[in-house]
Amino acid sequence: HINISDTLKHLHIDVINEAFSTGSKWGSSAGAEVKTVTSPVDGKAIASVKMATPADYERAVAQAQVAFKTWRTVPAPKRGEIIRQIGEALRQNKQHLGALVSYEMGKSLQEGLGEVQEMIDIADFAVGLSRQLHGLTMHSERPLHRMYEQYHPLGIVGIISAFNFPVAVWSWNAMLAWVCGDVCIWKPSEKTPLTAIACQHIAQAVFAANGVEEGVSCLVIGDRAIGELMANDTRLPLISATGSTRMGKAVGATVGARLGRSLLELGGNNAIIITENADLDMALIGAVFGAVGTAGQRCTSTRRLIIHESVYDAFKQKLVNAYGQIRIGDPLDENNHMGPLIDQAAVAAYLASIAECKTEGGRFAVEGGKLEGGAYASGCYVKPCIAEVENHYKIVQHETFAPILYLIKYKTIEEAIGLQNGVPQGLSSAIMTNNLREAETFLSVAGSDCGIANVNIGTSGAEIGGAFGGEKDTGGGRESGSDAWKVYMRRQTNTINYSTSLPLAQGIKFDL
Ligand code: UN1
Repeated sequence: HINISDTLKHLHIDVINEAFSTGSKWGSSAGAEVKTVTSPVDGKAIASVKMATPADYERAVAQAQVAFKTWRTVPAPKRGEIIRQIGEALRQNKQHLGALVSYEMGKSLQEGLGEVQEMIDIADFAVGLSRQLHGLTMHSERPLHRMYEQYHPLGIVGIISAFNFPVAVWSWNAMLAWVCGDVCIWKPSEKTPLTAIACQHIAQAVFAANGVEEGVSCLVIGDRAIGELMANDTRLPLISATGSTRMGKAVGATVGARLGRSLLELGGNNAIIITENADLDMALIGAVFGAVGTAGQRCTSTRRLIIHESVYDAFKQKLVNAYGQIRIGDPLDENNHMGPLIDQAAVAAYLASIAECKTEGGRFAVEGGKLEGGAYASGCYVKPCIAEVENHYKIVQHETFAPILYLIKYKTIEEAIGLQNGVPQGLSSAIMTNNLREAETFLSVAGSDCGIANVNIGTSGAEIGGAFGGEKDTGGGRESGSDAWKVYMRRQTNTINYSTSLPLAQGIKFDL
């Protein structure tokens, strides 16, 4: 059984928490606004947090600039060793941090623990990477010349993260940035500052034990105004932002206007194609977890099922039966599959989407609605629902961060792929089939247009080893595994002449 007050104590969450941290130094300007953080699980106040002012942000940047000068000179494998220790610290804190994620954000304890596991996994990945920040060598066209490339750290990486993965997304960015020699300033979602404070304490204890100076890890708890300061700030060469497409377009435009680099992880509108050759039992698990996991608040959540007409009715019936089994309630109780939405505003958006879907002609196979009273008194619990729709409905084209699943019927695989791609977003996609031709067509150049395309796996729950991100309105960024580290570094091409003359490239003659 989870005792939240023990968890808060263990993770160094105070009754009132400071607005920013540059490491072990925490602070806030006098008169800073104080916000109360309430849990969507039971509606209770967990703790209060001071909100950063522009002056607080300025202090964090100043400290980060100083820290970068030293951190960048620490050999990458030595930086990796410190990240290894942060991974160990996360292992030790997994139960408490997972429980706080669950309580502050509302996802099931299993998923809260899974999120901390993603942090541990990316820490391990970053440790290995710290010895593999490779560039290439090239053959010079000139005699007695050598040419190669090297990757240098960028500087201060600004991380803007969302409530739905309040800690893992920070770690995907921070662990890679740190082994690359960068320092980080993190602005977590205002909705989930407490898990961020817990992470800052965990990471900072390790940095301090290794004698690393203040400022490698900075946390600034602020609102949109702080995000705008970051986006505009030329001292932050890279802004990695996760959130809505609307937010990403604003951040991308601001960072682009100053020719900074941005890594955008924005909305998804993820579909699973279920063909007549699918294993329907496997498809069912993938679809239901994808749609109701994290109460439909993952950017990878399954929003649409594109089902072949020959299996449509049978699969719909399986879904209706499965939805009848879903237990909704306190996410810290492991008997429940689904917890609350993040807040009452999310519930209002969910209800508005259902109403709009009905107006456009959607027919509900499983009705939605807000759950009231008793265990649902926080006002954040809803029923997962299923609607039969057409792909072109405005509401179907829109990402609603809630457990609303849309069913669409198709006849040919080409039509299914067209429907799958026929939305503004391009994050995750999947096909359920045992037919090689269908699977390969889906993965081909004429197939899915998403950053993630899976066969016989649902749309959510990607492993950290692959590059994570998507196309179109999803923003084009890639983070986490593969060679995503390269965005956190600047590439330098070096040509060295060890001859006694200075021949010009392209055979140009220039004699003095
Ligand atoms: C997100 O929803 O912002 O693939 C990230 C997944 C998780 C990460 C989701 N590994 O569902």
